[in-house]
Amino acid sequence: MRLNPKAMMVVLATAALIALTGCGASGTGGQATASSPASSSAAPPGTSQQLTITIKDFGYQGPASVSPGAKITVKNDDAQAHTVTSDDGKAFDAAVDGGGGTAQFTAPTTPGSYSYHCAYHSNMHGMLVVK
Ligand SMILES: [Cu+2]
Repeated sequence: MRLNPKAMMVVLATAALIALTGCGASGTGGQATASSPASSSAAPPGTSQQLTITIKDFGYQGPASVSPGAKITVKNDDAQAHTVTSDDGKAFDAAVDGGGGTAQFTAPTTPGSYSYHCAYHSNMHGMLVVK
């Protein structure tokens, strides 16, 4: 058997090409796998808080204070519909159906004391402290 050095080169080059192609394909896959877990799942403390204002017997029961921008759930245990409406009319406004209805709103991002009321019942008042 006689192997021409040129033929050997061709064989080697072909093998190298196949190796490169295979390597490139797996490399791309590896990159995609490496980049997807890069998105951090760590949530800011304010958004991970479980905060609920419960409305019962025409009164508000809520956390003493919340973080700026916190997501707040309103739960209405009364039969009547209520709202959680900031007195300034701008900071937040959430309407919640009666009979166990729920609604969500986002707390103001500016720390402070925000008084609120029910748009339907003028005797209902509450206070949201953001700090
Ligand atoms: Cu009400």
